[in-house]
Amino acid sequence: MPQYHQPEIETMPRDELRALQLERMRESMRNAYDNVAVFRERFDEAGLTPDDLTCLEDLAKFPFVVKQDMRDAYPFGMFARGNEDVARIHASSGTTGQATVVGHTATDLENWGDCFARGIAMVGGTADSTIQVSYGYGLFTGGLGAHAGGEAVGCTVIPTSSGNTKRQVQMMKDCNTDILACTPSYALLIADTAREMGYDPAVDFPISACICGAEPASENMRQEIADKLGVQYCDVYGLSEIMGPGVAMECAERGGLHIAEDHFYCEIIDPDTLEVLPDGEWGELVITTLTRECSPLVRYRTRDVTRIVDEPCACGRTHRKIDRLRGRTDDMLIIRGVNVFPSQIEQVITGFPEIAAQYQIILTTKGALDHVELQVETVPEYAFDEVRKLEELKGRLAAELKSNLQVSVEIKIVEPKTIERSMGKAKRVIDLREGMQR
Ligand code: DLL
Repeated sequence: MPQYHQPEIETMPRDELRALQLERMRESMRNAYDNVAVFRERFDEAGLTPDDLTCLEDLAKFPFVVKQDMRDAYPFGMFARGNEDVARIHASSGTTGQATVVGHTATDLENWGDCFARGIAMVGGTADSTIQVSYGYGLFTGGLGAHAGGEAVGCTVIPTSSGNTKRQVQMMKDCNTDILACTPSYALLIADTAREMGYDPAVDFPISACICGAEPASENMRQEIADKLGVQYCDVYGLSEIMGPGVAMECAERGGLHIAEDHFYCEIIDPDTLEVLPDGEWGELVITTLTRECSPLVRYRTRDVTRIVDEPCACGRTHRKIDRLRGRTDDMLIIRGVNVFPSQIEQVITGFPEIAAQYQIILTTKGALDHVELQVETVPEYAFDEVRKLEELKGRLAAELKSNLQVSVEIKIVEPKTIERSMGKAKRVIDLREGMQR
């Protein structure tokens, strides 16, 4: 018997759900138009007002917003509420000044907890469950998002955050963790560490589910996590601009992630023509928030590639699903759960006069974790044979990258003209990680 967190909403008949979506979309658009300059300007330019929305399909007439709009509005330019109503802010990774800041009112935070809580119910979690949150806590939405979900269900929450893996394993065992919430790569590292410590978590630990997201995971990786930990794998999707984890979550039937359709309206567009595609076709996911008070977004282009699965689900939930993500329509990389744009690396390199503009990023998997090698060339006038100087340069560059990207990078400095030149678009990223076809 499937279990729900909010049964009356999760199993709402579709016509009622669509009526609710339209009502909320009108309110949300009005909130955006009245309180956020970017929306007012864009709608005015297009000759539209929120009153032009008479049915859900009318949304296609409205302009898109993109991450750059949020960057341009840094920090609070897209807030629809004043400071007295803002309960918390989160920010996505990015170099200083380029981050996107998102505000949450108390109601926004409550809704977020309920969205994630639905996923906890999907894996059989109840007030009697213990959830260990091994996503990072902080500006990143993983830790506090999963935490709010656990609290909404009434679980015992263990806020371990990420890191200190042996202690994570010990807590899992000693405190009887039922549900682990973390990135898939970290789940694998935890499983492997447990084995190194002499445990077989699938047998020795009571854990029954893993709620994993924030980065792509191949089918093999999911299977490995499910087998090594002996768990139901639940894929959770979300992004900080829209809310955080819990925008869509995977039930036990698999076959896609149920969108929290009472809070978000999803469209799939062709990234070239920008036309809305019919359900079932792969394209870029565009999300309109329906209830967000502080940071409402109308037609936000996520750059994530998926499709809408509009088939009845045996779990009884009526909310449509998105398929597991297939990639992105931009060049954003997700390295150990951290979002990195190659342009950020380029920006750091340009601050080093000894280094040429040519570079290549090689991504591999070492153990369970992503490994990044950055190959750079010295400029021709640089004395390449002075080993000590070269080591010093490497160290400086690695430290600068670490502080800008929050990711450790192994630097390989090569002689001028070593990196293969391309006849067309330079191939900056070679992604050899399993399941990544970029
Ligand atoms: O990663 C929020 C999150 C935290 C989701 C914990 C799930 C679990 P951002 O840092 O803003 O937010 O990164 C958002 O990560 O646009 C996707 O490209 C990617 N992503 C998120 N979830 C998944 C997933 C969080 N389940 C970006 N599968 C998104 C694949 C994912 N990619």
